[in-house]
Amino acid sequence: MSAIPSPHGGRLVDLYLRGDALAREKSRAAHYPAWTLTTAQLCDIELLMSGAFSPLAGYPGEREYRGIVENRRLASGLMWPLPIVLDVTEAFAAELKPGDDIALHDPEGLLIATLRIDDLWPADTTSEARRCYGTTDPSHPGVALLSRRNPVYIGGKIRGITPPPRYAFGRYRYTPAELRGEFSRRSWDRTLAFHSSSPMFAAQIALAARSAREQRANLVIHAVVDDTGEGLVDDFTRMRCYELALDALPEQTTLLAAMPFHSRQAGPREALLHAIVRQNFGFSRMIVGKDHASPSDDHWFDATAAQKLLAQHRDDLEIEIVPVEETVYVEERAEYLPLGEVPDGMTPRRLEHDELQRRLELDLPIPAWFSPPAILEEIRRARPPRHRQGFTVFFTGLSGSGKSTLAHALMQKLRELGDRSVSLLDGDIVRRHLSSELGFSREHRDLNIMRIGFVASEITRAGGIAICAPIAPYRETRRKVRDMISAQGGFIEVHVATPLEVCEARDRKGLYARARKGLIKEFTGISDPYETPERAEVVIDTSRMSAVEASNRIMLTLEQLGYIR
Ligand code: PPS
Repeated sequence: MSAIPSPHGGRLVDLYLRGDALAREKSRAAHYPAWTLTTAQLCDIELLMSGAFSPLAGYPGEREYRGIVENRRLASGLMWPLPIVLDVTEAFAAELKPGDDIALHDPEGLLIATLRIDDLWPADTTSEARRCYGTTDPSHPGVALLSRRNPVYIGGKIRGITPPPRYAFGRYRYTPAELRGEFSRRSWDRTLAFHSSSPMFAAQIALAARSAREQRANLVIHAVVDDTGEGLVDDFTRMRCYELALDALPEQTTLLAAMPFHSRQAGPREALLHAIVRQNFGFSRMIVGKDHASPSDDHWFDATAAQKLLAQHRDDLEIEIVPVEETVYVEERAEYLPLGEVPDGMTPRRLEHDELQRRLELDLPIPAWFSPPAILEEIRRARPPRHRQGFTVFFTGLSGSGKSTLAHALMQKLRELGDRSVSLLDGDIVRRHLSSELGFSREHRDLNIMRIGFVASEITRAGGIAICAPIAPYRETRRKVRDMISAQGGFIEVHVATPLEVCEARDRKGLYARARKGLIKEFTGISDPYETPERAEVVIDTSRMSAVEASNRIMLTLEQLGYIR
């Protein structure tokens, strides 16, 4: 096959309104109930409106949704592997019924599209997970994504108003029609898509180059951007790495393109969706490796499941699938080879993701064969070793447990090191400056802790050190703060586990006495719970240890973890 393939279903869909119809719908939309699209939904709607999801003209109704989930078929019988859904909250859905129109906005309030509702129904993400992922295990990253969806699905046709504004990588963004046009303009009728959602190092570059040579096709690194920010590095760094990868590939025959796509981590079924999307963009071929579109801890799917499912659906697709083996480095030959071609007795070399991450964090050497130096430099800049990353030390414990004293002692020690700025977010100070209107109900405490977490995560992101010292009595809230900050740098939880009797006997501020008399309501440890941390990095009982000893212990832990040296 050598011509640009026709879109899935035969026609490239374009859902944008134009001219008078556009102006009319825009003014009507001011009166429609408005839904703010999430990051993932913005990716979906952009692909729907531009025809990357052809032949879909909107979100499926319940019957069609079931057909997709159960049989991988649309109502028309055409193959479609994963439902593209619009999930909304119960509160938003409460007043809606079929026939109503809704407006779909981006988070800044810009009108992106409107939708006429055909159907709305309570989502059953458990059976969706069972069918689409083969498991309901909540530790599967894809199942976890599903469980975070809103509880009501809405089906209906979309009327496109404007694509979501995208400010970065403009020169690499193409709609399916534009990329098809680009291929025609260059007279490229054998194009090979390399789907990429993580940086390409030497082995991936060698694999892509070799496949293109073998297929006698033009290679396009088709990068997925505007995902939800997970992975080794951010989208910006990753795109810069692809630009650098281009330097190692033949200039006349290779192209870099980007599209918004949010991964569902659905392995084989997602690989089918990738293939449909690539066919719609006009590719004649797509590289599919082992574990294509699988979560990085790859025990969830059989390694060749994606290649098998694609082969099974060969007749449903015009795009040709190019299955590839993992490429490894063979030192004895100074060459990158597919695993199956490594001569007997020679050792295939590879650096697993976790090992790469460990070496980056601890500033350990990375072998020269692993990456072109410029790409590694870019990665090292985005992922500095731990001793140059920001981090947060989060003290939690009862009132009077000694959090503030320890926090101050630790601050002095860290300031002495002098390599990073140190900010102290002590409970009292925060309550004065950041949370002055808040009381001590569960809701208010949670709000207080989330504010502290937000400020600490910003300090951490900017490479500084934040020391927090609130009571933070609730486990779930501490977990949220940990997640928020860990995405930016280090998070070290210190449980100041001084027993209640000791705190109460100290009673520096006389609060325990007043709480016992019922003069202070909801007092932590007396009339309000303190949920003991289960996985604090450090546990300190100040009735058994001085502040100096305790701060030394924390410094040792920071050293052990690699955050200071
Ligand atoms: S929380 O739960 O994390 O939001 O609390 P935090 O911001 O750290 O504030 C705790 C300080 O407020 C004083 N205080 C109370 N603590 C607990 N429960 C009640 N009801 C309460 N009312 C006032 C108390 O002095 C705490 O200070 P520390 O420094 O912890 O002793």
